[in-house]
Amino acid sequence: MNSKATYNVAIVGATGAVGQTITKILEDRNFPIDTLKLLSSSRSAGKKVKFKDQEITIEEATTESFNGIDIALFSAGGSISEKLASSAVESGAVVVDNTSAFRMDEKVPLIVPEVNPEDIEQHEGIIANPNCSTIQMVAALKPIQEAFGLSRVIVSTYQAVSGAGAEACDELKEQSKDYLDNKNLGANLLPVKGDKKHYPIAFNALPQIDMFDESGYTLEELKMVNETKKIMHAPDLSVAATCVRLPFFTSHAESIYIEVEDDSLEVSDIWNVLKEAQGVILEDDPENQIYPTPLSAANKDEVFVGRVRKDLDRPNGFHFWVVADNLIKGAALNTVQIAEHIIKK
Ligand code: 3JN
Repeated sequence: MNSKATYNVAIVGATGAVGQTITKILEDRNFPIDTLKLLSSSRSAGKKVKFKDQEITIEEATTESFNGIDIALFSAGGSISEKLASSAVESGAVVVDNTSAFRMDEKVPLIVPEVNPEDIEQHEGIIANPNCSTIQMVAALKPIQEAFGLSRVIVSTYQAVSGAGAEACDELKEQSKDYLDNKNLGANLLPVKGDKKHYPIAFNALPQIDMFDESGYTLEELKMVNETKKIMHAPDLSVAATCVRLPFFTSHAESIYIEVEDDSLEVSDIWNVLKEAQGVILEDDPENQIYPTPLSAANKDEVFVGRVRKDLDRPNGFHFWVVADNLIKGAALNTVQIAEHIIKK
């Protein structure tokens, strides 16, 4: 993209939680914007949104929306990206897509700016933003891989309901009230994705995020596996994931087990690498009960790491705990950081 003083930016999915967060982050980080176009479904068109000192009217996203747009940030679901991203590219925009629609496409770089910024240059119009659970994991894994080599990753996630959307957050609030009022949560079962029934989330833990495929893994788990290998340029890295939804609103937490290619490492070696890692904050002092939690990471930009410890049996095995705000670093901030890299080139 030709360098300019200011850029015409469009947000597709501007009324969703991620779209709103992108708008706020563009303002907070003073992204050099000439005009900002806010696009959504016809349902929200006509609503007004504040941006800096302006009131912007939301418009319906169509194939004609992208004339004159330099950068289009998509966060309206995979089917909208599939329908409209090519029109944006044909109009001359660079698309940063926050859905899984193009993530595994060989022609589409999948970017975490702290991890593989150099891949951005390969883009042919579309750049993909990874899944939230992947972003925070690779931010912590990459510096360890670079310093010591990495052969295996086993992760279990503890994911906030905001990852499942605003409706899921409302459902958690209602179910929590009902539960405390001794009402039967079974009555609250809502249909999700197709006609499948799901379990109450309040006071529960659900080992299913997205649908299962025939392997017995869920699509969220397979995203973590495949996206991690692509971002880290490590097709042979062994990765396995179990993704679990828990009843809190913000931040995803992950318990990660790794095996490094060096038998002689100590916890302090991993600490030293993480202390220097871009976008990562080490909060690890067990004696003083210091470690990150979903609440402490909420509304923050960084990925927080704690509880680094050696496996009790394997000399090259380590366990640690990674937490980040799923709507910020896991989605909106990473998208804006990619856009910042595009205009730097
Ligand atoms: O459930 C979460 O915490 C994260 C959900 C992500 C998600 C939800 C629906 C569709 C995605 C994603 O970003 O991978 C998608 C998708 O784009 O496939």
